[in-house]
Amino acid sequence: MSSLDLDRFRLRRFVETLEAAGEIERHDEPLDLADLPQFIEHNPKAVLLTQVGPERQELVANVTASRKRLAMAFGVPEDKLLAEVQRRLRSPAKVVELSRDEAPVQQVVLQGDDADLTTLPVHLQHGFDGAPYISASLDFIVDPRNGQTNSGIRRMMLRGPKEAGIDLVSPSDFRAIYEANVKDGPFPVAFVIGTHPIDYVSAMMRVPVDELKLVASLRDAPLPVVKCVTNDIRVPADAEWVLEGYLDERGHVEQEGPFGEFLGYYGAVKRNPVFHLTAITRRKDALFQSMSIGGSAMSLTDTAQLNAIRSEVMIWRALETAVREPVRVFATPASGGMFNVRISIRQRVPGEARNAIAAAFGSLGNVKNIFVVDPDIDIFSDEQMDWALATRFQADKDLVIAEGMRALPLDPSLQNHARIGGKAGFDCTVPFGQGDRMDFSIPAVPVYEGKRFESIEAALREGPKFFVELMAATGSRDGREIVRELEQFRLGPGIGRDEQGRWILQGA
Ligand SMILES: Cc1cc2nc3c(=O)[nH]c(=O)nc-3n(C[C@H](O)[C@H](O)[C@H](O)COP(=O)(O)O)c2cc1C
Ligand SMILES: [Mn+2]
Repeated sequence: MSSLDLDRFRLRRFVETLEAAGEIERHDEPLDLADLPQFIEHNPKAVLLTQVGPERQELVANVTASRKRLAMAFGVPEDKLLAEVQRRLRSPAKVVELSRDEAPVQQVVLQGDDADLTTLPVHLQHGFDGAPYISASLDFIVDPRNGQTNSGIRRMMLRGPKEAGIDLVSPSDFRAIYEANVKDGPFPVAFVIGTHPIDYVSAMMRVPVDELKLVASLRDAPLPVVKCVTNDIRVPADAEWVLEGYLDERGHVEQEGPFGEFLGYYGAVKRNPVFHLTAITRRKDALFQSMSIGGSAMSLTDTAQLNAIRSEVMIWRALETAVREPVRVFATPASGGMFNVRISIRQRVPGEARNAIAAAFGSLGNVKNIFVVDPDIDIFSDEQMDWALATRFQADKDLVIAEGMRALPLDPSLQNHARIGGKAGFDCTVPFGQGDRMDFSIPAVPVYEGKRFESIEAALREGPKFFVELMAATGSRDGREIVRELEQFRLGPGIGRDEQGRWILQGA
């Protein structure tokens, strides 16, 4: 028996952590599947439902639907999340294979008639969805060319006890691997449902490595895996549920959709491959998971938050080679965690803001509008970003437009699902080298520090002074007496102002 802690990365453990942190809305009353969306959609909290459907199953939703909860999964504060993910991407990867009786996810094995997709707690998520969808389905496949495991998150539309439609979007590794092998017969796949948020973050990464190793790196711990019961795919052994099966060789043939999509709108019916179930395995007390996808409050969805990390990792990589000092990057969750991207850089030479824009344009097809600011702007603040756009941006000089770039055909602002579209870059940095200008200086509350003098006159004789310095010079806690005294100077020896507005004693 291995010495691995098979509960450490268990979804249920993480949910307990969330509950202790007040991040869970819990309902212990029995609920019909039809009740679920009202509790889940647009809920800023994760939702734990302990008695779902006639089978009274346990389901958790929205686990990864906030940056705070994702940061908790990585054990860091929100503003350190990206740096922590980057660090872990470089940490060593160890995968440990367990035997079937050691693997918690195979405590229960269901095959034949017992393996039935319609016994799972899967609810209709949006009004016009084609059928109930499994949404937190994390797929694992093996690329026959190199034996490496690939993973991603792919929704599953229930079509019956043994069949589900699955949507393989391009560009994706799964689609490319499936299409290269579809003629050779059934293509094995395993879907994990319910596992630690880190595993889902890992599935979103677009890096050409064995993705089981990627899970291990991002967990920063050895990954226990087990071989499936009905195929040779290895899956995290500490997950909650696994659906084993294959995609058939007919390819993109069956109608799948509509579905409330990750841009916040419906995606239409498409022709897609069909998944056939061969086994269900699970923990004894397995916790099912569901993810929120679309709607008008994208920042409250799992999709947007998971997309954001992926976007930020990819954009950061591009920025590192394009500019000397990138400071922060943030893909706004309201834009699906990809369309609108904010970048702060410390400009070392003129033009770097535009280099940053060009690099971000090319980093990901899904990146559309880029806003570049100086490091004094907090890119996580809508207020600060709005202010920077209002006061540091001139549309005739600072707007960069690129035409005919690769686009996401799902973007409804494109005409006729075009595959190319426009991108915009907003250079909201202060013109290079002009940050010291008075009209770019930011007012702040007075700070009364500086040299003390015997009198206002002594202070002014030493040199020009701002009003705040005159108050500090005399230890004034009021200021109005200085106004009176300055008037006496004006009527007497004379007083003036320099260009910055400092007071100057005539003849001093
Ligand atoms: C909740 C959620 C659902 C997703 N559903 C799909 C889907 O149905 N089809 C798809 O192609 N990509 C979907 N994605 C995006 C892919 O999982 C993601 O692009 C992944 O990195 C692809 O991995 P791959 O290129 O290794 O195949 C989804 C992402 C999330 C967060
Ligand atoms: Mn991949």
